[in-house]
Amino acid sequence: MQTNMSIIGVPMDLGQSRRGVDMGPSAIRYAGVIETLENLNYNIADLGDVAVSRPDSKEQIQEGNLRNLQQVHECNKKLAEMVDEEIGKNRFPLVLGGDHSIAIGSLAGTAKHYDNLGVIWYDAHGDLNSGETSPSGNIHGMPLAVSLGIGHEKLTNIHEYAPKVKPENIVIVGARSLDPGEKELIREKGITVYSMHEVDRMGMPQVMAETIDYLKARTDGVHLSLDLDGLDPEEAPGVGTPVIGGLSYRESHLAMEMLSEADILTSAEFVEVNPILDDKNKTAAMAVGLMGSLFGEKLK
Ligand code: B3U
Ligand code: MN
Ligand code: MN
Repeated sequence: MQTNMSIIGVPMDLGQSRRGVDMGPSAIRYAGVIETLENLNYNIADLGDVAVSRPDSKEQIQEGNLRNLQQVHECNKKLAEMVDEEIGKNRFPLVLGGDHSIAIGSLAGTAKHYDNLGVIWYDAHGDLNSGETSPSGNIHGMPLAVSLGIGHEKLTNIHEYAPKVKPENIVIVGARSLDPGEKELIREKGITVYSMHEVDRMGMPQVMAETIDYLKARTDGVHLSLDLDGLDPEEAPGVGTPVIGGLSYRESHLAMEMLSEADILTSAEFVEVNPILDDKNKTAAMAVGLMGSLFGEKLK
């Protein structure tokens, strides 16, 4: 793992319809992300927050069942440029969300540096919808499909190339809420999914061991996209779309520790922390705790 790391906040809440997730980057900074990583001897550059423009009308769904398409497009374009530049400078990009629509920009800036970027999508959801299949019109339910080149051209073509990732290089962990169109796409593309069923059956150690072995053998870089709603909402309540029956904090820590040990990650993002729905910044603190494990904190 590189020791030079750049933190980029993306105070984006326009990829969904609940307010508050735009405060995620502040909440994560307040919970001590910089101090935690500096104590682990990383050389941190906090690049501040990407500018997010306001919509004309919050509730307006624009063309093609895509809420706030123009604003989400603009913000991800800027994010992609920043991430691209940091990787170009040999710095590890750590992106703080914001809703999960920002993965469009993170992956757009990252994937061009690799022939075969792997993606670990740690999430209760598949985020594999398009305007045609989405029940909500919320772009935060679409970024993984967009990265496969599926969806509106204003999203799929950010940073002027598509697709960003190959379906066989994706592993989804923690899924428990998939829409019919998403299930179809998973089947059609053969995407690897460790849903809660597999986590319960096999246990997190085996799920992560298989994930790591699989990606190590076929990719030349791995991006972790961690949606805090992958965790159980009883433990991590500060998220916009909680789904019961999720991953525990302990399981998630173990997953991060195994990733740290395997040393395969080349970029990461932590998204969907919503301080307004949180209990005393607990979910942001969990995000920072998980980052500590991911970036090498040892108990002994
Ligand atoms: N699959 C639903 C719900 C959802 C997706 N991502 C989140 N919620 N966070 C949708 O709207 O696409
Ligand atoms: Mn998500
Ligand atoms: Mn989710």
